[in-house]
Amino acid sequence: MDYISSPVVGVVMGSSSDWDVMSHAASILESFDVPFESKVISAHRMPKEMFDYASEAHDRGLKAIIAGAGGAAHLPGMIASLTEVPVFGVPVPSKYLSGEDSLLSIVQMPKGIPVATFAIGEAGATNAALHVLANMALFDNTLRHKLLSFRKSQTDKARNMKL
Ligand code: RP5
Repeated sequence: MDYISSPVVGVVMGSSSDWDVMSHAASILESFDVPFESKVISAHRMPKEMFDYASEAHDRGLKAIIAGAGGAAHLPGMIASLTEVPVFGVPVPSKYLSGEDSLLSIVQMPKGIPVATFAIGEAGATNAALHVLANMALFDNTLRHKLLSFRKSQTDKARNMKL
C-alpha cells in the first residue's frame, strides 16, 4: 500500500481538551509510520465542518477515522452516518461522569451505523489506533510485521517485569 504523502487515517476530536487522550492514538500511528491527520471537529459547534469532513473522507483517501469526544459524544456516530469509511470511537473522560456518558453515547449506536467503540481514555485511544493498524495489516505485510514486533516487545517487557 502506498502511504507516501496524503493521510490515510483521520484522528478527530471534539475539542483541543481531548488531545491529551487522543494524542495516544496519534503516537501509535506515528510510530508505525502511517500518515495521519489530527483535527478538532466539534459536532455541536462545527456541524458544517463535520459534515464536509465526513462526506469527503472516502474521496480524500482516508481508510479509517478515529473519533474521540466527551460527554454527549455524538461526533463518532454522526461522522459514521456520513461516510462508509470505518469509524473507531474513543470515549474521552468527562468532567462530571468520568467518561461513562461518553462511553454509552458512543457504544450505544442504533443498528445500521456501526462505531467500533474502545475503552474510556488513553487505553481506548491507543487500542483504536492499534485496531486500525490490525485491519490495514491484513493487506500490508510490512505493517503486519511491525505489529507483530510491537506485540513481541510488549510481551518481552511483561516477561521481564520484576517485583
Ligand atoms: C466535547 O465536550 C469535547 O469532545 C470535550 O470532550 C468536551 C469538553 O469540551 P471543551 O469544553 O473542553 O471544549 O464536545
